[in-house]
Amino acid sequence: MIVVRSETHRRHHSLELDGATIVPSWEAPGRAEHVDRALDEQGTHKTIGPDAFDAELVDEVHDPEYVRFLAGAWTRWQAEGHTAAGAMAFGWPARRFRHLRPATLEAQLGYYSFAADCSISEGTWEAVRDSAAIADTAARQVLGGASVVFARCRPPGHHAMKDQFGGYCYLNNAAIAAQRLRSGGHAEVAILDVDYHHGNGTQDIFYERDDVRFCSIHGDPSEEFPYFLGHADEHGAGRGTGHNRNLPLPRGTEAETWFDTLEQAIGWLNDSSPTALVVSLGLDTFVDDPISHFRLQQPDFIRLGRRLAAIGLPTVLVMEGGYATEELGRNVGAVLSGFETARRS
Ligand code: Q9C
Ligand code: ZN
Repeated sequence: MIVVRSETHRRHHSLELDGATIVPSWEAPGRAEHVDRALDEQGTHKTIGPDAFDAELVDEVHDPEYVRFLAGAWTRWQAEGHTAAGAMAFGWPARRFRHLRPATLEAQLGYYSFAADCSISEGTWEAVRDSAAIADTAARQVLGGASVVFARCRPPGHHAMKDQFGGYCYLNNAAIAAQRLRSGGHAEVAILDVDYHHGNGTQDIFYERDDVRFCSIHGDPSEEFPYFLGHADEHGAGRGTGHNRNLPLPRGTEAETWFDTLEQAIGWLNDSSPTALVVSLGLDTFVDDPISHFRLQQPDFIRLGRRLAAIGLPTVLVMEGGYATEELGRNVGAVLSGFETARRS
């Protein structure tokens, strides 16, 4: 399989709140390092680096002002004399506040985010930019005729909204891949999100569009992050009505129920006629994931890869979450080898 990756992610060391304590994020460089090592050991992949970041493409799925904010935040933070190792918001436009863009960096951090679980630090923007370029490059490879490509993105992207970061995500890599497939001639693109958490950002970006349909299987938002989006009655709006589908499941869901739900998701995506598929591939459905609560085991990831291949569409696999760092490489490798054996036969 073609794998797109780069080393720039190492410059991004995010911080998050654990209660009132600031701690290193679960979303750490070791994740990608374990994946890269496992895929190198499999030895069946062709690794390439990303093409240049395409700002015009990214502006089609994100607010251009937001992208500019991300790109400049760290420099502004330092210029304002802050000494903390990362910029993070501490106030948001919650109920009955006004959604007017404020002037200062401190205030804009709240305006452009929805959670205090990821910081903007030295190197964050460079890693975010490369991660987006990795997803774009993977989509371009598919447009060039590859049947499947793995985008080894870090940081992940599916929580990133049009104009808000959070959930360890800054730019929405899956949305960027889908947008590239659209502009490359695919009239309708399907996005299947199998990360443990709801892909609120991807939903937000395509909610009023009928050319990209989105389906997510995830922990019920009444008990899981991102808490305020991801319910079963969110169907899309305007032209996009009927093109969004959420399949929330309770904590403790076992593989059998999860795969039944995957069948529902695939069936629904196929109700229309997409010609390309983007998978938001989170591996935090793993039984030993430290922050998630589904119960998939390693053989289930082989099965997942086989099932995704059987959908039969040109596919971009975009890496999202997965925090059992030691096992992450093995689990990603399982999805990729399951996919490849199915598609060869
Ligand atoms: N105590 C992704 O998987 N923090 N993001 C949860 C639980 C946010 C996960 C805190 C988790 C975000 C891409
Ligand atoms: Zn997740």
